[in-house]
Amino acid sequence: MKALKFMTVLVMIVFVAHSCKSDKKEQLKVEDTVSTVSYNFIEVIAKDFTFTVDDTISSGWSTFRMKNTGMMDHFFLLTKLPDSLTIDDYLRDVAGAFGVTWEAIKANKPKDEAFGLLGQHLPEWYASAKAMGGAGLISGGETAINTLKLEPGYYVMECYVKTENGQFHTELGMINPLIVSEEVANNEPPESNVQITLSNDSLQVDGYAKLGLNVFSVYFKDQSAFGLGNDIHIVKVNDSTNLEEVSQWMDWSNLKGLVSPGPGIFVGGTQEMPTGYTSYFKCNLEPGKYAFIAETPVGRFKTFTVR
Ligand SMILES: [Cu+2]
Repeated sequence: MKALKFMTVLVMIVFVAHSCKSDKKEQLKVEDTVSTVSYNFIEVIAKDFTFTVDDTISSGWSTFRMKNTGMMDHFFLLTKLPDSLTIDDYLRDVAGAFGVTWEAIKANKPKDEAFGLLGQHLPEWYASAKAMGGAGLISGGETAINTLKLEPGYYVMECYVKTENGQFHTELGMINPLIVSEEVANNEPPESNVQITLSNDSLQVDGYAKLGLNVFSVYFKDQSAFGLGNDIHIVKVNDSTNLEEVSQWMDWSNLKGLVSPGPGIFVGGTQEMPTGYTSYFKCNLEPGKYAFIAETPVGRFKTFTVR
């Protein structure tokens, strides 16, 4: 909360400075501002294997800046839980159900059978939990910047990348509760230079990625009602990159899927949000080849070049 309070003070100083040379119009702005909170970033440190982040943030548009100081790839997915449920319910019922499914996959059970177990073990309430976005995959040393709009409620922030011995980072501690308060942040979304539209059968990209700082907007035209949703990540591509293989790696239910370190350098992206939402992410791109790639569906990728 420290950064948040600092920015509130800063905002007030800025307005005081403005009002020195101005009149009633400026004073109105001050009043508008005091009832809300404004700040630059919600700082997240991702390590192997913890998140460090404030436990309570404002609602409205928020920008998360996640620095991956670990050696492994990490992301965060925000899931909004139904009222009165907490991280304990999520760990026991949801992480537990995925754990059972993963054990079956590791024991070489057919996927249909393993996913049947998932259906049996997931609690009924999971149908009303909502995936509400978050940072795409980023490799060690990289920073993810994601702007999204959150309504008040109780969320869990999770990374389910896997270790080489097949443990989800969730199990190792990469899961935090996050409370989004009724207090609304006075922030606006950024302007994008690349517009991505995700639907169940297409990945549409408008605009061009440029050298340096890019702002990508991602509109979720469709979203799957259950299970993994449409999302998007950016991976660097070199002569030895096989995007079919990277795409297989993106699927957690494959034995080697999401086992970090991954098959490429990931520099950002966004997790799934419900139909009709838009989220934004920023990426500083050097010259080179890249690909947009999705966790689901397998086989969804599109290359682009930055000159
Ligand atoms: Cu992780």
